[in-house]
Amino acid sequence: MSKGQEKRIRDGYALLGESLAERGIDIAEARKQLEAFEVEVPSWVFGEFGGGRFGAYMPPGPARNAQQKIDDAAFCHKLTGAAPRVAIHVGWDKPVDVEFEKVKADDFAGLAAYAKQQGISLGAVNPTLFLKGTYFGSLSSPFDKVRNQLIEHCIVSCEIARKYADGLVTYWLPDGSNYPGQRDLWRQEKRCREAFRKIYDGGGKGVTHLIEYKLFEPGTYSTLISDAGTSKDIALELGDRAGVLVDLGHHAHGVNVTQIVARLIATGIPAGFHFNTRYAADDDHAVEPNTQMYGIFCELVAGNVVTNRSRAKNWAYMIDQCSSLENRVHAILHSIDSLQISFAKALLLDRKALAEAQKANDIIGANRIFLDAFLTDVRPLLRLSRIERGLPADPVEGYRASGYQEKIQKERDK
Ligand code: PSV
Ligand code: MN
Repeated sequence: MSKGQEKRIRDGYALLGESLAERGIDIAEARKQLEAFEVEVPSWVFGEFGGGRFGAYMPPGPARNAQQKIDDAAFCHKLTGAAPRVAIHVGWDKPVDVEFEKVKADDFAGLAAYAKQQGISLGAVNPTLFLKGTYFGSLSSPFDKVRNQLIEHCIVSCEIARKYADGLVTYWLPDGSNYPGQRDLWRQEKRCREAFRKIYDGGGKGVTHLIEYKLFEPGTYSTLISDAGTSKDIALELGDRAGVLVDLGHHAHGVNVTQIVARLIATGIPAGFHFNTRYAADDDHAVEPNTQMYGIFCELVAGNVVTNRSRAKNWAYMIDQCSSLENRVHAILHSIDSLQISFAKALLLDRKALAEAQKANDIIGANRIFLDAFLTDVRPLLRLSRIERGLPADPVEGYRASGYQEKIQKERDK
């Protein structure tokens, strides 16, 4: 970085600090919080999958095995200092080449050690409930053999989480139906709840279980775990180590996810996020720093569930995106940057002024105070914080300049 560029960053930071001080906001405190923010990246974004209807197209340089996914995740952490864990999908991530029902927890010992060598660790463990044999449902399958195999797969995932990762297991079930009459709906519910009970009891005490919901896919007529209320209902029945996983792409158009976040915080249930941007259905695009993202972070900050000193009180933060056309590492770095921008903006919200406007029922005034922080350019804060920690001021630009993409293309796209 040139001297001129560095000076502009320092000047920008000083100016921002001055204007924040006028609002009684301490930029140094915001910076401390910002630097404590961590988010997990998904192993699967780096792997081999194509553009679906665009034939076999894959952005160049996909990871061809579990180790290469770790390499990519570790490089994202190296450039941002904010992604020290990688979420894994058991059965998709195959440190040992066996079918999912044959996976053993200790198969992941080597991968966990490899991750450590690369400076990161394994994060959320996702049993893969949408592989072979699950066309008729996973944990609610009417077939005892399939259901029992998957329960066992989840219990193994819990063991991986306890021994080799962070003690967190997250579940997404593809259970639903395409036509009325196709499924016995209440029996399906009952089987699913009984399966979760076996997993919760069999998975061991050191595990937190987050249940993801999704309005649609693959079932077009009915979906077993379709909304936050259903996830919460199952979690409450299980016990205090179970909670809700919110994936931004899993809602109907127009659903106010910020409200869902506020509701979950108010109940104090364990919870977590799969961050992405949803334009249409579950398109899993990279995160953008839009008003929704900012509003969500305002709630997370108010609820003290992000960078809380007591780690157990924090929600679990993960990115879930599948960049089938764009460069995957660019997309993940863009997401991390967007999350940091959204978090920084939420930290700069003048909460005192906002509370006064709310009390006075000053509707537009409150909205303008809310937007004032959103409209503040926080990039000088982010950039200074990064360069002073030896990180590139802009992670995507840092990646472009690093030569990593050329290296992986040469090694992997033979
Ligand atoms: C399902 O659409 C989902 O959001 C779940 O989180 C899966 O684990 C992930 O995508 C990967 O398919
Ligand atoms: Mn998800």
